[in-house]
Amino acid sequence: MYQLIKKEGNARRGQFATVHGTVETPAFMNVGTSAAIKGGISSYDLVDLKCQVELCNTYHLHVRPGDDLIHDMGGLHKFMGWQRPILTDSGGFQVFSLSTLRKIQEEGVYFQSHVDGKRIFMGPEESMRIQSNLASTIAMAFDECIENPSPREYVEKSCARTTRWLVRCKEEMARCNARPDAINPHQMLFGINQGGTYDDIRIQHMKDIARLDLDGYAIGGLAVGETAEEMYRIISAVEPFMPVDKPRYLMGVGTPINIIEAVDRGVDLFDCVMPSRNARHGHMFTWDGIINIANNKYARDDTPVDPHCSCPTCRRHSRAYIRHLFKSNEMLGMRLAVMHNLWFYNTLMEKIREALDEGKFTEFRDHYLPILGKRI
Ligand code: PRF
Ligand code: ZN
Repeated sequence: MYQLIKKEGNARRGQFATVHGTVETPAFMNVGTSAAIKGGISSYDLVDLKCQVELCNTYHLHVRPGDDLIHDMGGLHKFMGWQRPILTDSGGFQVFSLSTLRKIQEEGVYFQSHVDGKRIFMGPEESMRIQSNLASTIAMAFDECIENPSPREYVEKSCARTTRWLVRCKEEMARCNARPDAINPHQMLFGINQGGTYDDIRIQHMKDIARLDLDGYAIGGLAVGETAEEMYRIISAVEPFMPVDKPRYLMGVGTPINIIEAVDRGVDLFDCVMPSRNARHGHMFTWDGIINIANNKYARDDTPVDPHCSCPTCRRHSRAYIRHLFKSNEMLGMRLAVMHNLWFYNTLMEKIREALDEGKFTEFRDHYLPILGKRI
């Protein structure tokens, strides 16, 4: 159940209640693709890092260790030791980005596993059954994510099929939740808007899927080749057609700036590998801009990564120490860097929520937009 608490322009401050607890929105979901955050971050670290929701991937967990195994282990929450909400992506994106030899048909997608090359079929029913076995809080619909730009004729055809897949997802999810062996019989289903960079196709698709009365709605097929300005234009175009009483999720986005711009256009939920992936390369987000911790200029720098940060890393360690760990390939370097960046993203969302609570989001936006993308 989503409750809108406050609005400033199109930006929304809300609360999203689930069986695994309430999510304060806008929120960032931390990406743990294979039931683990890369960089050696545990579930108890995630609590310290102010993470509200963890995201895992249907495709990866189906291939390894297998969703039947996770079901037998009591579901993802028990398997990972994480009791807060979990969102599982449907496989609809990873099938297209990771697997080889894929063939899309009306019933679903045939592809080869990126682990052992085994031939696999996944369609809407398979994706829902796998996500039901994983027993996540929120399951995502099985969709086709098209790269941008794509020809209009293809986007129209693909979008219509994604809508038909969504109807099958909803029916199968109802059957899964009614099974006596369902670990989470209250599993929610989010629909995904597609339509490439064509405003009219996007809007028609959004209208079509809004009628299905799902638990939430995502905007997919963005940050896949188009410019940031095009992405913002599409969000603004579909937003008026998204149900106001359901959470809205922009998939796989993005930079701190992308997030602020999307919140400004009415988005509530985000996920992205950027904080953890960038950290593993030494790129760290600060409230003054982005730094590369491996830089020689930090060799004798006794200050924390970010003087304004109170994350577990900045509370104890200097730039000089973390740079040393990176230079000597110590695992700890990556771990400390990932912890800082995840804290930064979760704190960014917290600051956005506080700004909305105080009616000062516009001020917040105008202050941080020119700063957060700078390389310093
Ligand atoms: N569909 C799904 N997952 C996704 C996307 C999508 O379009 C994107 C696009 N940025 C990221 N993750 N199912
Ligand atoms: Zn920090």
